[in-house]
Amino acid sequence: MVPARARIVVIGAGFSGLAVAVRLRQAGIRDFVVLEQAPGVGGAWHHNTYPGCRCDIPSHLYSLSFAPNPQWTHTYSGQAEIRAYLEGLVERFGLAAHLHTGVAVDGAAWIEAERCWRVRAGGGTVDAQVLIAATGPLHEPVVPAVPGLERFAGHTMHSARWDHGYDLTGKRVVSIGTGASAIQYVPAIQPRVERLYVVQRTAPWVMPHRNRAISDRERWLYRHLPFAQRLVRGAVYAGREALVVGFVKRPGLLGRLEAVSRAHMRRHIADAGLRERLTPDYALGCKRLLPSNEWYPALARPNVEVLTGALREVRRHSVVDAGGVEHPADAIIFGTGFRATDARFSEAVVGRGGLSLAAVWQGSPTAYLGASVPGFPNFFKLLGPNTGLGHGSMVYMIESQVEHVLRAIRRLGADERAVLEVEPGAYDRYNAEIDARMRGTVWDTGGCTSFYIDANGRNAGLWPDWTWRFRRRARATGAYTVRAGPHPLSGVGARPGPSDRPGRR
Ligand code: N01
Repeated sequence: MVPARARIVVIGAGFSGLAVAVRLRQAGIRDFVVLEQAPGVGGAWHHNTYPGCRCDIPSHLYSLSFAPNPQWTHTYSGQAEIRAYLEGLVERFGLAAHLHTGVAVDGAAWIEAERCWRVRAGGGTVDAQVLIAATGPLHEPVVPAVPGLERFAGHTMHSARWDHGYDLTGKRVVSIGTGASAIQYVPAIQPRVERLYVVQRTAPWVMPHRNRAISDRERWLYRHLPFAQRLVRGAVYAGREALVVGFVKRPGLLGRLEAVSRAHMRRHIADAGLRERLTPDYALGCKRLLPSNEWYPALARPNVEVLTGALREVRRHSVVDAGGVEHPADAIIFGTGFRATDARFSEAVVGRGGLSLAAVWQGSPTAYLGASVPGFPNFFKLLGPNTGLGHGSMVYMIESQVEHVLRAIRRLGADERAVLEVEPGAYDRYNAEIDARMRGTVWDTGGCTSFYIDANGRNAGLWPDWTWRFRRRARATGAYTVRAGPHPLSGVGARPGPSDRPGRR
């Protein structure tokens, strides 16, 4: 039963929602609820169950620093293992009492008169002083409007909503997209299907993958000497962070990695014509760099055909490629990504003055530290605008933001009517700085489009700097002003409190 009131409402029980829940409890805060629309926790790792789903960031880094897992079986873990890790956090940190699964949030509005968020969820409402949207940047699947799709008589599914009840064995399958998801499921389904058409609009840069099993001896070491795992985590972090030099500071250096990728392709693709079609026409790093040892070998199999360009049309039992050739199809799989910068959720969060996030953003999501927006008091978004990474672990960004949010919440003190809001000036300066830093990066100069770019052409997805700089900035909360709640005896007006002093942290 969802309570009618909680001090803090967290929306979403994926990586970020669980992380903030753990840290809230560790900070001694008990009056909070986590609302999750899915029947279980895990977020992206709950929903993405496609064959071959595996994290492309090493697990020692792609896990919470305060909840290490010495039991990872592979350096890059599979989906089931990551999901089990996240599910394990519930018991490990006593989150069950806070967690409400199967509860969809329809929207939330700031009620100025009552100084609270009214969250519409599960058919009722919850009032909260603080609202934390841990809704993830990649949770709304995109199915492109391919002409004629509604006529298709075969089976369709999106990679993030895999239909395990549909047997692909012996089927003629069209897979659309060549991003991080498709590159994992295409090799996994290729041996089973009769024919596989891979629709490639833009070729990805693909690197050799260094995944390997973690030995029993290593796991023993991590169990008995946690410091050893922290050391590995640090080394992985430093290795990933080194990519910032090429992505952000000196894109010219990325040519060396392009050579590695080309050699990787040559090793597996003998056909020069196919190699040419698979060679990207933009700078490496501009789109997400993809690791796979199976992608090219799968594309070279005789039952696979790469169709370049977007589909022209879908018919009842076939698809028509960009060149006008028709291919019979029993199923279409959409590896076509997510609404990363135009999530519908932003329409459902309404701040002071009745404006939604979407209305304020006008197609260009911006936030202070990816978390807070003027006009949205006591509201924090986790993994909001410009917190994405082209190179590292999102979990690092989550933890940085979570600590920031905890510090900000502490400034509210015990006053349940206190209101905290980011100063418009700090927010504007922060985003101007992001835009300036973005200039000259590989995402700006690399000659590609990607889901990081919003409807107005702004890169709203990525953090364009070292991640430790993000963390360092996130330690400060001086960009917020705090209004104390009305005096209990006066019943009206705001009482100036000590936290009103500017610059107080
Ligand atoms: O989605 P994407 P994804 N006709 O948006 C193509 C994370 N992730 O699900 O490049 C034809 O990257 C589109 O083509 P183009 C990770 O952050 C992480 O693969 O736009 N094609 C592209 O090829 C990742 O970045 C892991 O020209 C169409 C593809 O669909 C993010 O999720 C694993 C099309 C979409 O690629 C999203 O990855 C998997 C059309 N009409 C995913 N419309 C980890 O391991 C779109 N495309 C952590």
